[in-house]
Amino acid sequence: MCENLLLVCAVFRIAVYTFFRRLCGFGPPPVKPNFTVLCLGLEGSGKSSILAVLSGEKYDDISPTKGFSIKALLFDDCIVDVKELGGGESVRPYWDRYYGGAQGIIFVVDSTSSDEKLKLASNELHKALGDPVLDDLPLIVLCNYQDKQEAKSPTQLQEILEVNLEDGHRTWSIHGCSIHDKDSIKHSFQELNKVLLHPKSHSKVNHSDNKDFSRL
Ligand SMILES: Nc1nc2c(ncn2[C@@H]2O[C@H](COP(=O)(O)OP(=O)(O)OP(=O)(O)O)[C@@H](O)[C@H]2O)c(=O)[nH]1
Ligand SMILES: [Mg+2]
Repeated sequence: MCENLLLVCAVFRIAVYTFFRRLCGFGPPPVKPNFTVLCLGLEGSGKSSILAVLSGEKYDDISPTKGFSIKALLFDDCIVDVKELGGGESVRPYWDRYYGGAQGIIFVVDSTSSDEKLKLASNELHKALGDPVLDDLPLIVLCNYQDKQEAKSPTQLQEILEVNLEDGHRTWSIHGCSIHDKDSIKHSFQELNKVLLHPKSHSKVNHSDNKDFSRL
């Protein structure tokens, strides 16, 4: 009997609290849109490090990703669950098993790689883009390791990776970044977020207000 009374009092207190919050204009916080994005790239290209930098974690002792890992990144305007797929030779053949549910693609390249490694990166990128599950999903290519003198520029890498501008059906952009420059990483992710949040304004027609973006 006494327990029931306590329960009724607790429910009453919650109801009064909720009523006054609403009355004062303090509704529940708005729910942010949530997206799922794939993060691909060869081993050592810096995927885990980039995600650690963005989420404010330590990045000086990161092990190669075995299989895959998921990290939720909180931005001002949305939450992005990034699914990183390990880039090692033994993991890459299984990438496509994890494509389901993706709404965008991040492809990370080590800009200091040898020609041979860049060719491999290009093959893996185009194999992924050719998968019907990833058809038309927005893409950002991150040219990482830009802190290194020998790094190739995004313009050079665009050509080497054969990111073709002409036969456009996908919104994409290419950016230079480094784990020692958080702003460069954040800026690139925000470009992707813009497309995820406003897919219509980034529809298949080229638009002049976003010169960064092209079509692939
Ligand atoms: N100098 C420099 N080092 C970097 C950069 N990005 C990553 N690294 C280093 O490269 C190493 C490998 O980085 P990871 O983040 O593990 O690479 P990954 O792409 O996640 O590799 P896998 O999980 O094996 O596919 C780490 O020791 C990082 O500190 C960068 O922009 N500049
Ligand atoms: Mg990793």
